[in-house]
Amino acid sequence: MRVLFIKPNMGLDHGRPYRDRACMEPLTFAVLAGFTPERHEICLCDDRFEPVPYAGAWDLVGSTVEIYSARRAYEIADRFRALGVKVILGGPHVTLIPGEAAGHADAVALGDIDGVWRTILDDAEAGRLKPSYEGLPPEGGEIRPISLRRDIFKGKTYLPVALTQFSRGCAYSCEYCSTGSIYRARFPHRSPKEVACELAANGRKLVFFVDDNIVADSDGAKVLFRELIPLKIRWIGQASLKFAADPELMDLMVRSGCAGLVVGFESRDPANLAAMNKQFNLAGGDYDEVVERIRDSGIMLWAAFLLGYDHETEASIRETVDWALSKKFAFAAFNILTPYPGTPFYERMKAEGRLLYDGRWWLHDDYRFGFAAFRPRLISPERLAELGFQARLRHNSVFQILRRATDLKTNAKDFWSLLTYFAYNPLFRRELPRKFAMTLGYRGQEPGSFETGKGT
Ligand code: B12
Ligand code: SF4
Repeated sequence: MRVLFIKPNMGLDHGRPYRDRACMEPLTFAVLAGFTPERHEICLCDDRFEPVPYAGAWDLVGSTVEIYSARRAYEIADRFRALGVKVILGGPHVTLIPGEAAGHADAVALGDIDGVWRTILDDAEAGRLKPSYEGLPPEGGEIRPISLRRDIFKGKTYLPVALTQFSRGCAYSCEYCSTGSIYRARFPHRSPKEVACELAANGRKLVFFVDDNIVADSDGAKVLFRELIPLKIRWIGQASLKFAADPELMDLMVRSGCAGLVVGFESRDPANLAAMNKQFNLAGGDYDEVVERIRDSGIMLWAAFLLGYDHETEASIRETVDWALSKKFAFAAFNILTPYPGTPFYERMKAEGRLLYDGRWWLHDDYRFGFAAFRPRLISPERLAELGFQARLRHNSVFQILRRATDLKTNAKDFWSLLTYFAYNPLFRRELPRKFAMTLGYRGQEPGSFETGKGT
């Protein structure tokens, strides 16, 4: 069969397809390609920077769907189906609300598909595709062996960082996060040796672990970090603050080449953290103390904040930004709290009648990226969106970028760190106004398409 994988774009920036200047390889398809028998020809189309080859002779089109790209994914799926091509949709948004995607696909794939993908291909080949397939991550222990096929990225321009994954899911269940609902509170991981062998063979010296929380199983993470030490790579990843309360874990992280971490501080208000079910953030000490400990280790931080919880006010948002600036984080994200369907937060907002845009904001014509999709308690939705945008602008002003660069413990601790800092901060600064208020989906404004698809 000829199988086309699609990574859909999010939408339009001032009426033209949004072009992310910092696209990363869609790891999802390297995983699925690895489970694809050789007799099938596979091709990847990254809709974020290339036209969709509608005219190719495809037997099956498989698209991944997350909430911001759902509208675009459905547009592409509808068009292929109108041409008589079978379409399968998978990914986090499909797993969370399969009924919606089912209206745009011949089949939906829910959960972890590693163990089911071959069956899906066999069924599609035999013309007996079922409406739904589901895979569950193992309850404990190890994820089945994965052999990534990065050749599907050949000829495409991605950031020079190798994406990989050690674990899936998370040990926590923060109210707003979809991870708990996707992985049903399971957090298995791959064999640390398998991951180390993959990275050694790959040869890239900069690696991004896409794990939701690489220290979800700290014992497993310690084994992984020991395996990574001889590889002499630099890696970045996402971790809960738990790591900073465990000196052995932190030491192994540093020795294994951890250069930077995305960490969800979310809020400085204990009442907000309690509402999020994220009090564990304070287990290792107060934020000032913990940030100092991390700075002493040299790890650069991408601090993530969530604006809009029930105790949030204009003043508390200003204080959050002041505090973030005082810590000279390498990067910071000031995200607007967003109700993702399938999460306890979405259900609470629905029960309290606080959802905006008829509850399905990701498909609503008036919704824009960065807007608040629910009614916050102490602030208006419009003001929350505005303050979130201003927070990002302030943190990324030229003056603040230069000022933050002077942290000798982290951002300026060596040439590589400073280079990374100055490579990405201006890039994110430029992206801010382009991304904010972007419309989701292309809404009939399809750019030109290829005549034929190119197999890999
Ligand atoms: C890495 C990552 C990113 C990277 C993207 C890297 C890239 N390649 O472009 C970065 C940091 C840039 C990013 C950005 C954002 N992300 Co992100 N990201 C992730 C993360 C952590 C891992 C994704 C991944 O690679 N997983 C590894 C692969 C192997 O797993 P997988 O994609 O789930 O695929 C498996 C199955 O789902 C299934 N499958 C998936 N697709 C398909 C398709 C078919 C046809 C089939 C058969 C099967 C199938 O098969 C795979 C193997 O089992 C996920 C969290 C998560 N746990 O998924 C969030 C996640 C996808 N991101 C999310 C969000 C919200 C965002 C942002 C909007 C954040 C923001 N506010 O700006 C942005 C913008 C996204 C965009 N459209 O551009 C949300 C989506 C929520 C939702 N309900 O849809 C997630 C789920 C995080 C979360 N917990 O809420 N992200
Ligand atoms: S710690 Fe992070 S990944 Fe885990 S449930 Fe909370 S927000 Fe989600």
